[in-house]
Amino acid sequence: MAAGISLILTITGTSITWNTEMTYEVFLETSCTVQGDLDCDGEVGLSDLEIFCLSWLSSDGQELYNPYCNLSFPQNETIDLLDFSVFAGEWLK
Ligand SMILES: [Ca+2]
Ligand SMILES: [Ca+2]
Repeated sequence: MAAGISLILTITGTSITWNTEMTYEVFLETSCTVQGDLDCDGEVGLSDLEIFCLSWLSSDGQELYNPYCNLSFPQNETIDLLDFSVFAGEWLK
């Protein structure tokens, strides 16, 4: 019989537990299904507005630029009123 390691993973929410005594917490990257839901909590609210404001008038390449705030289509390279218009349209959804 070949030597080896058998590993069983149990995935519960954002936690992966190995069949050993070690437990690893991982954060799974998820994609938000609601446009403008910048913190991926399932709705567009004040916490998203806070994230949006942090990147207000920033452009691609700048430190505060957040591509997830670039909501208008076709996209430009700046977080501007076009993006805010989309964001406001999704407000409280
Ligand atoms: Ca949200
Ligand atoms: Ca934009």
